[in-house]
Amino acid sequence: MRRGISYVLDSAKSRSFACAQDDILGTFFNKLPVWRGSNLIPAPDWTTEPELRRMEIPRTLTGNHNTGNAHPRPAPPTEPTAETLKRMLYYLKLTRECEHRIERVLYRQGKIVGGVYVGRGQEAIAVGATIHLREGDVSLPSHRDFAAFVMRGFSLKDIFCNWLGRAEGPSRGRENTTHIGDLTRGVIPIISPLGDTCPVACGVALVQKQRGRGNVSLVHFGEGTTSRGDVHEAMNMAAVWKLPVIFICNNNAYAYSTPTAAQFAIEDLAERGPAYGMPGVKVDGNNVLAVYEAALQAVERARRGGGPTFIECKTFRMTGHSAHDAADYVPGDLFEHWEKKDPIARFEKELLARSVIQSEEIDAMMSRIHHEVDEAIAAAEAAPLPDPGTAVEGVLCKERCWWGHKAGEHGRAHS
Ligand SMILES: Cc1ncc(C[n+]2csc(CCOP(=O)(O)OP(=O)(O)O)c2C)c(N)n1
Ligand SMILES: [Mg+2]
Repeated sequence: MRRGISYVLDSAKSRSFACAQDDILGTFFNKLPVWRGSNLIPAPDWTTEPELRRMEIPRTLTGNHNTGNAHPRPAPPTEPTAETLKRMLYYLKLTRECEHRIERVLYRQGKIVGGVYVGRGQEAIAVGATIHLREGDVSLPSHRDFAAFVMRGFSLKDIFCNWLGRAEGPSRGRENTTHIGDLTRGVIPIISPLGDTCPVACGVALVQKQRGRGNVSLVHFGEGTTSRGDVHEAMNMAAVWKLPVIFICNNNAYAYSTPTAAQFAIEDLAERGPAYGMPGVKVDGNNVLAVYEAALQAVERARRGGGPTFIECKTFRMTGHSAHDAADYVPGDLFEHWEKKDPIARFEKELLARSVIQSEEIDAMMSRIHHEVDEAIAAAEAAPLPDPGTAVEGVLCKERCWWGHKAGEHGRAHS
């Protein structure tokens, strides 16, 4: 279970920050609803209630917990149950199938236009991390974290309606990629300028800390994004205020066409965690069990009041930056090398070897997935396109802006 995880550095210094509990962000986010939606899309048999209850963290562990050590040793590995293992396989396969249809079918048929970003080869990261979230937690996915959306309750129809620009999609046809969110489901949409989600994750986590319910925020981003100042400011702030944030960096070797060597001069980005005063964890991002374990440790630490963790998931982008990019700048043998480490094939093999699942059950799971995806695409294609007359709706506020001014006051239009 622990294979593939190494704790890079562990600062033993205790800290006593008399940090002001600034309420400004709390006020800003006090409208953040507590998420009450279903954790799962219409549930397969292996998503049982007792399993969800098992993942609840007892209330006694919540709140501030001063160990006198900024980085307490990680707890012993916790084995996921067979049900959890099967759920993870289901979400991995569902992600692969949905992204295949988006990138290699609907886009090529000309039904999806614009940028198409997928996480082919990186599916284990969102699955292994999001599986630990519960009611009141918040996910801030990147453009390669499809599973985070479905695991937090977006239906496949929601997602395909969005990709196909339909009026019934979450963005009502205003955009057609993965910039979707829903506070009632605990999902903050991707912010297009890379890195900007990290300070937002800190703001959300500050509210979660003030509420004292042991909730966490989980923010995803790529290794190229770590070159942005916002990420560093957020990591520093999270460590100083001991915020319950988990920074999950997918190091997939490229930021568009820029390889890591042209991006930073260190081998492991995980080293940056201790530099800011939080654990830095390096993990095999193509091993869902390793991601599961690292994320579990980080989430539980954050729930106990232990503060943030930075997790670097080493992986590889098994496609171009987006569907229009042939990735001819990537040496071909790299694809061959990483194909052998495919996270889904590896996990499936492992579960079969452990007799957690039989091949007939996997076949049934795949049939179900094909059926669900076919149905969702058919429903999305049948859904109406937005009425062009509504294009400016939601751009200008009609009555009152969130900070209380009436529309048109100060001569400004507010979105
Ligand atoms: C500040 C900023 N610069 C550039 C872009 C355009 N852009 C979008 S994704 C991307 C690559 C990001 O690379 P990385 O952070 O490694 O994530 P990956 O796509 O590899 O998952 C770029 C350059 C952007 N959205 N924001
Ligand atoms: Mg990258």
